Parts: sequence; C-alpha cells; structure tokens
Amino acid sequence: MTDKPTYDDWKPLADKEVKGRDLTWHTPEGIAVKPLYTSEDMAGIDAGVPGIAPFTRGPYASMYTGRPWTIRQYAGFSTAEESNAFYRRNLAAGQKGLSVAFDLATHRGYDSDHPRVVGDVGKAGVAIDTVRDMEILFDQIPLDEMSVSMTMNGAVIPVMAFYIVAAERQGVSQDKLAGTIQNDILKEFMVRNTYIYPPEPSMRIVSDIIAYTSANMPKFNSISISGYHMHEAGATAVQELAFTIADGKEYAKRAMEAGLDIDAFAPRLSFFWGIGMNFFMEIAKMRAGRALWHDVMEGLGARDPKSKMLRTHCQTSGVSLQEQDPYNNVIRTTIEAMAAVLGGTQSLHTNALDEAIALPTDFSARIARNTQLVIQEESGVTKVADPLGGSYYIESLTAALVDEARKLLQEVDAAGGMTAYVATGKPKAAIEMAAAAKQASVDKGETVIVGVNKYRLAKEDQLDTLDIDNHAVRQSQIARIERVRAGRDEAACQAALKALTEAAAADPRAARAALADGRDEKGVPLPPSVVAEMQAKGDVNLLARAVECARHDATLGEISAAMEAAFGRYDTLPRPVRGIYSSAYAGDPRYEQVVEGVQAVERRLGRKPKIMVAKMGQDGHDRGANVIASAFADMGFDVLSGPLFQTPQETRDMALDNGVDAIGASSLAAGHKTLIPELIGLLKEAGRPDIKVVAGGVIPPQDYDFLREAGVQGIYGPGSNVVECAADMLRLLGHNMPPAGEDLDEAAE
Ligand code: MLC
Ligand code: 5AD
Repeated sequence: MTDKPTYDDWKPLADKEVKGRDLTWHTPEGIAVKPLYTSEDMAGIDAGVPGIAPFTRGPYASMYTGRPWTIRQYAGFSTAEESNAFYRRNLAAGQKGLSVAFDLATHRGYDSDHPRVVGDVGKAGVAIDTVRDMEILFDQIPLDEMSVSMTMNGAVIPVMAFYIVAAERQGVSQDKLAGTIQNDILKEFMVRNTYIYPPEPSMRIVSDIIAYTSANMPKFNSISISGYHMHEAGATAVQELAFTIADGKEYAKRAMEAGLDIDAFAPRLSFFWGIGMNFFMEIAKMRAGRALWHDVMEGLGARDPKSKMLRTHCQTSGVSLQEQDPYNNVIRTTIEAMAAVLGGTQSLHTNALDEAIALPTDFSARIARNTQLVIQEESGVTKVADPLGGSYYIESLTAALVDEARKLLQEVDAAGGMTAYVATGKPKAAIEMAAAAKQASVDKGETVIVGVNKYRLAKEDQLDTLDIDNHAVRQSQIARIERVRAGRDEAACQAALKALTEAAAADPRAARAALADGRDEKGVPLPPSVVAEMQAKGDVNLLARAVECARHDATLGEISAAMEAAFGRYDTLPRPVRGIYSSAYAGDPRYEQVVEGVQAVERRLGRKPKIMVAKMGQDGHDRGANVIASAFADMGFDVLSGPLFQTPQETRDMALDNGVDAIGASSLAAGHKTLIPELIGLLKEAGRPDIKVVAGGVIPPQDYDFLREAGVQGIYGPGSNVVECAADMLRLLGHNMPPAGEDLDEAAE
C-alpha cells in the first residue's frame, strides 16, 4: 500500500494557513466538530444500505428514486369553506398530501361560541366545531384517495371522530382512510402546551387511539411523535432526538400495557422533525433518529422490520425565519428543505416567507410549495438513494449524535420513562436553557442572522399579509353550531355523550380484563359484580364512544366536556430558568448599563421594578415569554410569569393583585388585536392606566399603529434584542436610559 495522506499530514498545513488558530467548532449539542474529516473517522462505522435494518440510510430501499417524498403543506385558517378552497387550489398546483391546521379554540376543546376563545376563532388555523365543518373542509376531496395529516393533540378524540364520520358521510369507510393524527401529548406538556386533561388520562387517550386505529384503520398513522416543537422551543439536536425517541418508547410501552401486540401497531407509529439552519447537523439527526428507533423497538421485542423503521415528516424551522428582510426566508427555507431531503424525509412542509409576520397568503404559499417542486423536479437529488451515505463528516456526526442521545435516553430510562421524566420538569427546563443560551448568542452577535443582527436594512419594505376577521368567523361558526343543534336528535346525542363520560370514568384495565377472561393483569379473578358492570358497559375505548357522539352531531366542545367531567382540566404555572443571560453577558458593558439602570429604578421605588409576562388567549407558544422572563429576572427585574391561557380579565386581576409596574403581553397566534386592547381597557376601568403595556411576538407591522392607538407602549417583533427591550422598559419606567453605545448619563437618576 502507498502511504495515503492522513489527518496528521493535513494538520500542520492547516495550522500554518490559519497561524495556529483553533478551528474546532463546539456545537450547542456539546459536539466538537473538527475542521476536517477523513477515512480515519469511519473506523467502526458502516451505515449499511437504505431499506434494511437499522435503516440509518433511509426506511425504503429505493427511497426517492422510486417515489419522491410527499409535498404536504400545513394549512388552515378562517372557516372550513375558506380552508377547503385553499386546499383545492394548492392540490391543483402540485401539492400532494393535506395537512390541517386547526385554530386554538379547537385545539383546546372549546366550541367557537365559548367566551374564553373570542380572540382565537379561525386565527391560527381553521375553526372546527361539528362534523358538518369537517364535511365542508373536505368537500370534493376524496378521502379514500388523499392522505390527510391532522395536527391535533388536546382535542384529538373529537377531531378523529369527526374525521371518521365525515368520511362515512362521503361514502368512505374508515378502513380506507390514509393519513396521520399527531396525537403526541407528551411533548405538549413539555413545549407546545395545547393539552386539555392531566397527563395520565391524556396518555390513556393516546393508547385508546392507537388501539382503535390498529383495529379499524390499518392505513392510518396513529401518532406523529414530534421533535419539531422541541426544536422550535430551542432544543439542541441531541435533546430533540433523545426526548422524541423516549416519547415514542413511552407510547409503545403504554400500548403494550394496554394489551396490544407491538407488531400490530408499531408499523403505524410515525415521527416528525424540525429542520433548522445547521445543515449537516440536521441531516445527521435524521439518520441518527432512525438508528436509535430501530434499537429501541428491537429492545421492546418488535419482530416485524416495519416496526423498527422510522418514517418521518419534516417541517422547516419557523423560528429560524425573520420579520426583517423577509425574502431571505426563502433562502433559509430552501437550505432547510435540502437538509430534510438529504436526511431522507417521507413528507415535508416548507414554511412561507411571511412566517414571522402572519399566516401564508396565496403568494407566499406558492413560493413555499415551489421550493419543494424545484428541488424535486429540477435538482436531480432524487436520483440516488441517500446520496450523502459514506460522507466522512456525515457518518461521524451521525455516530456522535447517536452516542450523545443514548446518554440522555439512559437518563430518561433511569427516571422511569418519559411520563415520569416530564413530570420532573427537567426536559422542559433543559430546552429552555438551550433556548435562552441561543437567544443570548444571537443578541450578542455571536450567532449571525443576516438582515437582523448583521447587514440590517435601514428601511424595510412592507409585505402584504393575510388578515382574518375573527369576529366574522366566530359569528358564522356560532350560526352553524345553532343549525346543527337544531337539526339533531337531542336525546340520542345526550345519551351518546353520557356514555362517553362513563367510558372516561371507567378503569380501562378492569374493562379489558372483564371483556377478556375476567382476570386482572396478575391473573387474579375480578369480583363478579365488577365483571358484570364492565360487561354491561362494553368497550370503553374513548374514540369508539366519541364516534357515536359525532354520528349524533355532538359538538367538539360537548365531546371534550364529556371527558373533562371525568378527567378534569390541567393547568400549570411557567417556571422560567435563571442565570443564562447573566452568565452569557458577564462583563458586557451594555448589559451592565441596563443592570445598573434596573438598580437605579429599584432605589427610586424602594423595591424592584415588577413586570408581568402575560400569555392571553389559547396561544401556548411560550418560548418567547420564557426567554423574556428569564432574561429580565437576570437583569434584576421582579418578574411575574402569568399562567397560559388567561383571559384579559384574569391577566388584569393578577397584575393588580401583585402590584406590577408593567405587563408584557406575548402573542404568537394572532389574537393581539382583540386581547391586548381589551386588557388596556380593563386596566383603565380599574383606575390603573399607569400600568404600562407592551407587546411582543408575531405581530404584523400593519397592526403596529392600531396597537399604539389602543395604548400599547412598545412592540417587539421577532429579531428584537432582549437587552434593548429591557432598556426600553427602563425608559417607560421613567429612567433616563441612554441609547446603546453611549455612556450612562451621570445625572440620570
Ligand atoms: C413510499 N412508498 C413507497 C416508496 N416510498 N413505495 C415504494 N417505493 C418507495 N420508494 C409508499 C409507502 O410505503 C406508503 O404506502 C406510501 O408510499 C406513502 O409513503 P409514506 O412514506 O408513508 O408517505 P406519507 O403517506 O406522506 O406519510 C408520511 C408519514 C406520515 C409516515 C411521515 O405520518 C405523514 O404524512 N406525516 C405528516 C405529519 C404532518 O404533516 N404534520 C404536520 C405537523 S405541523 P403504505 O401503503 O405503506 O402506507 C405542526 C405545527 C404545529 O405540528 O401546529 O405545531
Ligand atoms: N397555516 C400554515 N402554516 C402554519 N403554521 C402554523 N399554523 C399554520 C397555519 N394555519 C406553521 C408555521 C409555524 C409552525 C408551527 O407551523 O410555520 O411556525
């Protein structure tokens, strides 16, 4: 053999070029990425081939050479009629699968006429109250031909029931339905926050759906185990991988405990990753995920290769997109889409360029869809299965991610599985720490975002964005609910709802045992009275009972309430992390200036300035609110974090009870024009117009004047620098805070 040059031959040459500078990149995952990878890094690594265990290189043998991934754009807004028309336009223009976005009222189990959801109806997705709405949503879309994904977790039982019954009314039996229900509640408790019931009954709902679909809907994916939302909340790739795989393992174990054979349901478990800007890391993450899942399922005793094969949807990252210079978002989304494709996704959503401002328009949706069509039909990347297989860097990074994620998976196992681990609050806190660290790095300019913290435009052009009149949508939904109620057999509907409450109250283990052999899981015979009672009740599967309710036109709110009567509703208080900002900014002069400003205000008031971070409406996106709470507390403010889902009245009362000086309302689901003015009105009514109100989140610039006229004293969109937000807050509180880069005025206080 001739002596091939190695890393050691290369290193002195590189050192000379960069004068000895250390080129190692320490990623947020804690992985040390070297400036060069060689065949030496492949020792012990053989990724195999696509379609064969452990599937690192892809679940299908032919991958895109046989069939490209499904272009599946997530969408929904306003009424079922408007969303249906939007879907049909998109399908005609090249989209291949559907993906329904529901509004937040629907997510949280409220009908459109409920007083808590006035600001949310039709805003972040489509409003669905009854089977009638679902029928309209899929009008002229044959459900035996179209695969449909529905992103629903909290109100998953009524939504699945409506879908099944809407198909029935189309003449399509449920065994023909192909699609996916998200049905991933564990991550809701960690990051997405559209839960309704406490964790235990919520887990029962998940396994009831798995049981129902594996018996009745063989083509339907019973769950979409989602890392996406962790990614968006700021998780590192290792956290996203480990917590998502651990969630999957927990669901599989629960379904097995409920008596199902693993190979009867595992082939229909599916996954969902978020794909951000760290190109190679994201590709490696998808490959590592497949290897990890294979091992987990083998560990649980799966025999069918399909049970061990991770199939996934991907969505490009929403938080990576910016309000400033928004056409840059097309470029970002293209890079992320390429990563998803090179990582071997089965289905993909590409975000629209106006992501950071509003829901997509027809124009921005077209560019987003065409991003995929161009990759699929023009770039040639579909011609070879897993074209990056064997890349020294990719294979080595994949192996590193597998190793790191395994360590975290062991920690979850040691805690007793993911339900128990989520209850410790550790995964949520770990993700929030990563998010705060990332925000600090952006604010300090260490992480560059073009057009935001570097190369910022002096003047931004305005984009045309979609605005939804939620009052009009709400009125039309209320009218339809009334028509449906007037036309139904009320007694039959109420009886079906009562049967659902009974099923929810029943112990599913006892019911299963009674229906099987009259013995509990330890083989001990059940008392005859219990057996008789359970046999009389019959199958207590919640989805089976809800389908009956839907056939009798019960509303989504009624079905949710029927289960709430047995399960209760779940509330949590945010617990923002501390200390990340202060350590990231140690010694930073501007940060110190702000901290001193807070101390000056404290001296003047005789106490710390107190701010409340409020989340009103059904919007559960709390990454921004938590980052603000965490950073402001580090800077010396007394921070009160309001619970999720408050009404403006509840926020006002809490603010008054706690004597706050200012309220920061965080809004990412388009409720701002309704909820924030209402809050300001209520403060005035209470004689406290002096309490300052500022707003942050996804707020279109077109709405700034409206909000300012309503009395909002500061508006902070995506890309705002958190330290400067605090500086602004000090000004609002009467402190003479100099602009960034100028010295503190000695006479300020
Ligand atoms: C695929 N097939 C092939 C093949 N590739 N056959 C031969 N050769 C090949 N190369 C077959 C498959 O076996 C399957 O058939 C069929 O083609 C479809 O392929 P698929 O891989 O199953 O694709 P798809 O139907 O698109 O399903 C992808 C999925 C699914 C498994 C990941 O779960 C899915 O669509 N998920 C989407 C989730 C989603 O959109 N979520 C939005 C979240 S938004 P068969 O017969 O085997 O089925 C969100 C935001 C928020 O959550 O609000 O927070
Ligand atoms: N229509 C289109 N995209 C949506 N998203 C959320 N709601 C909708 C909707 N109604 C996308 C955004 C967001 C992510 C969670 O999903 O990209 O960041």
